[in-house]
Amino acid sequence: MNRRDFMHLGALAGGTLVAGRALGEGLADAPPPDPARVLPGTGGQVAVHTPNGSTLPWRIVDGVKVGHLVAMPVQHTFTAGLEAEVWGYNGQCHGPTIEAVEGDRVRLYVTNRLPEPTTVHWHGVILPNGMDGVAGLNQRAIPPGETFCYEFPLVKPGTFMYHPHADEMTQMALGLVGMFIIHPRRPTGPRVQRDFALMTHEWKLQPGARRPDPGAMSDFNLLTFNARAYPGTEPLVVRRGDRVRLRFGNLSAMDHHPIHLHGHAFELTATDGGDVPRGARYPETTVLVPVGATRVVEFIADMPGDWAMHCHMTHHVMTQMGHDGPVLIGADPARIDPRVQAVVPGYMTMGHDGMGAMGEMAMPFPENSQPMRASPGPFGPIDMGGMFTLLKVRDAGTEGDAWYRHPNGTVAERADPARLEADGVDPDVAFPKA
Ligand SMILES: [Cu+2]
Repeated sequence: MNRRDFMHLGALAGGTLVAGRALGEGLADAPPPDPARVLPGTGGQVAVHTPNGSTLPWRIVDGVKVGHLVAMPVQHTFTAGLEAEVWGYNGQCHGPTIEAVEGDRVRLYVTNRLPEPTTVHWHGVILPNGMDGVAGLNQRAIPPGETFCYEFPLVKPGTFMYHPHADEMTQMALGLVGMFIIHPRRPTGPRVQRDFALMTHEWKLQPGARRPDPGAMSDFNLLTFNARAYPGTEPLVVRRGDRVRLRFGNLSAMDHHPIHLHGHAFELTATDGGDVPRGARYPETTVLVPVGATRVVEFIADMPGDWAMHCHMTHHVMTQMGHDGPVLIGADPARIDPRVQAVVPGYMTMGHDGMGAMGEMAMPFPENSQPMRASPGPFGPIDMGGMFTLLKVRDAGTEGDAWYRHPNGTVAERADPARLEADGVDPDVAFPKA
């Protein structure tokens, strides 16, 4: 019996071989990735794609990868109609994804175009102490207008991040964060066909305001993947059968984000501490991404469709919702509204039937705001925003479709009366209307 057979038996015995979709060892058979996606010098690994973002370009000088980050104010769009003055790197928010290979030597210049001193800390990267970027502890802070040089070898692969370690609360709250991905020189796990980086973040941006409030501690009202709120998030379009890697980072101020993927189960394969040993991986459909951590999951995208992927904290899929209003569910507007209108002309009670429909109403919103605004879906309004995006698993040739085309008879619809009767289901008998 060879090692593979042994692992296969072990998986069966452990009950981890889920019907029809093998998690773990069997995935070594996944097809080779599209050559156009392969990152040279990585043994055939695909390049990381950062939805709504970019990858830091390198210049090779005497064998060293030289990169340049400029910390600067940025005009940023979270989603159409919602803009803000934030801080970012190289004209974008968040900063570009840094992508390199184990064994590389990198020289990273950091120019400070902020109004206050900054540094860059390379979160999780193993490096000499003087390159760690904590202002006052490891280096003097970079004054406005100056350029500092960080240089170190990349001795350990993994999924890491970068962010300032100077006035941390303000600078990270305003968007100065990014992903730092180091591919292993020799990949060990099953190969993936697609590899995505998604930084979660939280902001407080009052409707009508243009500057996020870095002093917010609990009342965040704008939640993002790669600094975009749905429907401004770029969907993850993958081919059916692809093994997909998702690398999540979290440099939010206060909140952990339980990211839930529909239609699939995945395995946690790595954190910013390193790879999870094969035998310690377990299946999940939600991965908690704590503040100051990365989480990497992998799965086979074997279920065609448009699948939601979102933070499961329900307040994190609302955009600019007020969180301090009274409970109005069940209230009778016919009695309340005339009395309030006497002092507040035009008043209208909202939310008495629940809040889902509020996004469809033509309410007068302040300029530059998206309070609870729904976006069009193929079957009606989608009332989630914020930290929400789509995984579009498509067969070849349908990647460009705006929405998944469901096979006939596979969409939930109004029940057929004959079918109801045949099945013995009568709502009026089960729970008569009051
Ligand atoms: Cu969340």
